[in-house]
Amino acid sequence: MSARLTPESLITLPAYIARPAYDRTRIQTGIAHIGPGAFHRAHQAQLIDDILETDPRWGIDVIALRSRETLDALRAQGGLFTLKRLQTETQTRVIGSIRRAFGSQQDPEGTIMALSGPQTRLITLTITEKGYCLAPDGALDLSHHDIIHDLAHPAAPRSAPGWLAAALARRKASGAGAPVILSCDNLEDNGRKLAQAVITLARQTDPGLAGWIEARVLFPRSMVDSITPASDAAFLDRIEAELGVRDEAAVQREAFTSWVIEAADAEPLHVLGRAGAVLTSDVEGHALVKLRVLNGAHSALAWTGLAMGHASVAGAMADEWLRGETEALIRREILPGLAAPDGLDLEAYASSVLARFSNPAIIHLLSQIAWDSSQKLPVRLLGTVEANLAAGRRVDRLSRAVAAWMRMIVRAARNKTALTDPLADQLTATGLRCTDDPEADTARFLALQSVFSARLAQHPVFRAALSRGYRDAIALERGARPALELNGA
Ligand code: CS2
Repeated sequence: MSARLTPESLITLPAYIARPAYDRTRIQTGIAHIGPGAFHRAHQAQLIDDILETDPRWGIDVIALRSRETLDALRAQGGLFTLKRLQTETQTRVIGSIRRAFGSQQDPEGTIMALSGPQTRLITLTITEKGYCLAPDGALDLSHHDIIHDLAHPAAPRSAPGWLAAALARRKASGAGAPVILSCDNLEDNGRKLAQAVITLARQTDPGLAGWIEARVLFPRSMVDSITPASDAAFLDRIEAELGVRDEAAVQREAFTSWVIEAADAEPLHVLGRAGAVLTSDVEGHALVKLRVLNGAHSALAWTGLAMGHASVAGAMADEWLRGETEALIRREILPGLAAPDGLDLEAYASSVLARFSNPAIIHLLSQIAWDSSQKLPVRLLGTVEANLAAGRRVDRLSRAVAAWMRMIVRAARNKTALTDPLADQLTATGLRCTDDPEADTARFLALQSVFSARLAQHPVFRAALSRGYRDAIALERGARPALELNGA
């Protein structure tokens, strides 16, 4: 294996490769980030790298709550990693905005210092939907195993809400002041849900801290967007061949990026705004459009494409029938229930999403998008189903997508393929009981109360559309291209 990417080996890289254009030794920490996964490195860390060229106060300390792999890679590389932008014209850039990396379980003191130091004025999170430990109604799940632990050990937490509560307690005691805390995950109303989770947790053990957080800490909503496929071994090998050194933390993404943040008078937000983030009062409008159009269609494409034997997003979009169905899902069943934020042209946005999905330069695996689907399904599609049912709009294609998710579970259970999902055991057990009878099988899944609300599970129009969709999904598995039977709406 080649030498590693390090501050010392930067000088050996091919001249065309962009690299930090500032003195990294002068950078101070201004941001603590929880969840240094591919999306953070490909998106926020790159935007902060731009900021550091003119303002050295905003270096990032990253904190991993679980996996050590990224942590160890970043530490071995002095925080450096490669970002490969994949579009018709590609770009290779080494990012230097990450200063230090902490494992919360391995180095709790380093973690709490990074979160509670007075120089840390912004805390951001990309921990995926499941990281917030929320119940289906969006409130903190006090029965969640990590929350139960954190209630018993508030000074030695495991969960993201637990670490935030512990850090805020230390900041309150030390006079370090209140940071801005920014959720950057695909969660509707993410800032409010995170705030309520942290305040609810704090209130269980320290009502005074809960009141301080409520009064002093800003949790703006935000919406982030950039398609970022996971880095696999083949990608890391390609980066090594290009750089001439090994980078175990390299990431790839499309050219498109967007960061929309709820406007507030706080320095960290002004700094992000100057670097290209959009500050607006209507984040929710932008977030809902992105969550329901892009993410909803992404998940529908993943579940349906996997049933048909496709492996990647671009490959699924090259299937004329599936591309047409995906476009019809967006334009006929998702767009009609959405309001256009800040004058956004929704039809044009839909066209841009379909074009981004078809980017041949990106290998975005459907199986990756299918991870944690039990957490994604409610926020990406079921909200649209409920809104359409209430308004008397169609739910046929939405229901077929939900049914395709069910069939994915059934296939995995029968094939003994492991599911990447917090509800894996429960889902597998449900899948094993299925018999391919549409009404009986869909009823089994509708009984999953952590995924489907009772109201939705009992809705006759949805149940009927779901059964027809389940029948269609089985036909798709067998190579057919069923014509959609529209419900009466
Ligand atoms: C994808 C998202 O993996 C998934 O669930 O739908 O990661 C998607 O690529 C991003 O939200 C795009 O901004």
